[in-house]
Order: sequence, then C-alpha cells, then structure tokens
Amino acid sequence: MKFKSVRRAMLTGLLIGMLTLAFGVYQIQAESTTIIVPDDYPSIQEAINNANEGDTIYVRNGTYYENVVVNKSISLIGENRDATIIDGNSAGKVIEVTTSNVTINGFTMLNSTGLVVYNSSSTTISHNKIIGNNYGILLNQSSNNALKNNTISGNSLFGIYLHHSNNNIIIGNNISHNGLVLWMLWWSLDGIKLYNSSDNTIFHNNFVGNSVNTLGVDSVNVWDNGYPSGGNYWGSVGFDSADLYNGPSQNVSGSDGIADTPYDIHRDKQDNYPLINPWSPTQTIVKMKGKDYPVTIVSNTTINLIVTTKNTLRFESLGPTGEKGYIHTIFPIVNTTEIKVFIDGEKLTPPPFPLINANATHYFIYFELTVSTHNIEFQFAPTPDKLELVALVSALTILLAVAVIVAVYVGKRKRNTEIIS
Ligand SMILES: [Ca+2]
Repeated sequence: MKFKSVRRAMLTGLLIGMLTLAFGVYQIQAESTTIIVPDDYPSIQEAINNANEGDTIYVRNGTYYENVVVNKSISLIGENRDATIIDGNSAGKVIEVTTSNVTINGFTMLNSTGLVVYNSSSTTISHNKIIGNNYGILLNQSSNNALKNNTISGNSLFGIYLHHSNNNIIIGNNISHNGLVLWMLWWSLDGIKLYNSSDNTIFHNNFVGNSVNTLGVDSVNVWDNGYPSGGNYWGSVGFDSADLYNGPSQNVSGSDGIADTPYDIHRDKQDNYPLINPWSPTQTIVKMKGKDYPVTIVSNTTINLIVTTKNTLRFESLGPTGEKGYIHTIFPIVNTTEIKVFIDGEKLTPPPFPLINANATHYFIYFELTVSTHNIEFQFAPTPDKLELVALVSALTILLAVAVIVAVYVGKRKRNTEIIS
C-alpha cells in the first residue's frame, strides 16, 4: 500500500511537472512579438502575412503604396501619423479590416477608399489622418468599435459612413471638408433601402466645412455625453451659437461653453449640448497623493508651459490680445474638497466664473477671460483619507505620550535634586 501511494505521488508529481512545462512552453509560444517594417519585411502586407494573432506591427516613417488587408487580430502602429503614409494608389481600399480586435494607430491613409472595417468588433482606430479618399472610414456590419482622435478630411464622398453598424464610439475626431459626412443608410442600385445604424455614441468631434454635416437615416444614436461634458462642435452652418445660459436645462444665467439650444440631426436624435468652440484638448497630469490623474484642458487660447506639482496645475494661456477666450478644464473626481482657480495670482470667485460642474466621474471647470498672456493656476484640495487621519491621530498620541514621559522624568529629576540639595 505504502509503495503504491509513493508511486502514485511520484506519478502525480511527474504529470504536474509535465503540465507545468507544457504550459510554460505554451506561454512562451503565445507571447506576442513586434515585427518592424521595413526592417523585418519590406511591406506592411508581408508583415501581416507572417504575423501571429496578438502581434504588433510597427511601421517606420515612409510612403507605402499598398492595399492592406488586416485579417488577424494585430496592432498596426505607425511611427508618426504625418510621415507614415499608406497610399492606396487609386485602387481598392487603403486598409481593409476583416476581423475583430484590431488596433490601427498613427498612419496617414490616402488616395483610395480610406479604411473599411468589415464584420469587426473591439477594433480601435485612433490618431490617424484619413485624407483625400472617396470614403474616409466605412464601418460595415461592425459593432462595438472605437474611432478616436482621427483627422478625416477632404474625402470626396463621406467622412465616416456607418452601414448596419451599432454601438460604436466616435469621439474626438476632426471631420472636415468632406463631401458628405456621416451617412447611416444602405443604398443599392434598385433605390434606397434603409437600415439602422443605432446606439452609436458620437461626441467631442469637430464637424467643420463639410457639405452636409450629418445624414442619419432611420437611425437612433447618442450625439452628446450629457451635461456638462457636452456634444460636438458643428462649425458655423445651421448652428445657433448663442451661449447666455448654463445648466442641464440651459436656463440658468451665465455662459458655459455649450450652446443654449440643441443641434438637430437629420432624421435622428439631437445633440443636446453642442459645443460653442472646437474640441482641441491638451492632456496633462496632476499628482495627488502620489498618484497621477489625467487632466484635459480645452481652450481657444494657446496653452503653454504646463507645470504640475503636488495638487497644483499651472500654465500660461496666450493668444490674440483683447479677444474673448475660454478655458475648460476636466479633472477626475478624487474626493477633492475644493478647487481654486487663479488668473495672474488673483483668485476667481463666482459669479460668474469659475463655473464648476460635475458628472459621475469628472469635474468640469469653465471660465472665460480676455485673451492676453495670463498665468493660470488650479489648486486642488484632496480630502484626507482614513489612513491619513489614523496616521495623524497616531502621531499626535505618540507626541502626547512623549510629552507626558518627559514631564514625569523632568518632575522626578527636579524632586531628586530638591532632596539632594
Ligand atoms: Ca450655454
């Protein structure tokens, strides 16, 4: 019996060892690698053909004349979006994505059909320039993808075209000077058939100088991020840019950078909180309690010389002297008890500014100024957390104990000296 159990234990050990080894080997095999174009392969397509799922393909600056098909879940990263150029050579598509979980970041795509995403989900297209094509970006039967911070400009037919594509996020894109911009319908030769592209979330985009900004057809989408985060900037065409009121119902006196009336989307919902000024964020961080918190500054002035120290954010705001300027700062909610704003050392006190609003995740701090060279400072007062309070009480207790001990010791010595003398 004893021998048997020893043998069984040995066998189990061996099996576990083998499994561990196999799993280890499997892990090594599954590790993603980075392939560099043109160092490893001369073309982007050859790199993709030789890549495994999960790999990253890093493309150095240069002009690549290709029609790229991405049929694996990979990350395609360009060195610099202004200098890593894929030219579709007036044929087919510059890039066609035919699978899910793809990342495309940092390219200029031009001279063809820009980017077609077909039957994909969890794909992210960000920080690209998609210019001078017929279609900019076409999402076809693709849901739960993200289009973020792309410049989509000068495309002759559409900037972005969503066909039968739902639940996508379209945020922070500059969509300008395209033929038609957002068209959500199915168009076939036997007439016009309408299909829904709904529940897409579209905000903080700039729509400027397009022949028609939006054409939603039987689609129901979300065109803003609620108040005070806001919707999109709609250029000047058909846009009522009066801003005399603030608040979720835009009925409280005082401006807030959000148009007082919604912007109607043709045959779709409306942008409830259209932005008065273009969305042009500057990102930085503020350190609070040893952690970094991302801060977004949106302004029509130039934001310069950003300095962040503990609980404080400082920068210079400058531009054409005398014009009306605004600074909109978005800061994550981290139990901040007070936010103070100073312009050239003077504290701003409402009314009207700073106008401080919040949603579930962020504070929105908005104020206007007469443009000149100004030093702006934000001070954030964090709430002391429990641990800090415990530490404070402990420190005070120890101090008190030391004081008592010293007092007793001094008293004793004094008495002893009195007895001796
Ligand atoms: Ca307003």
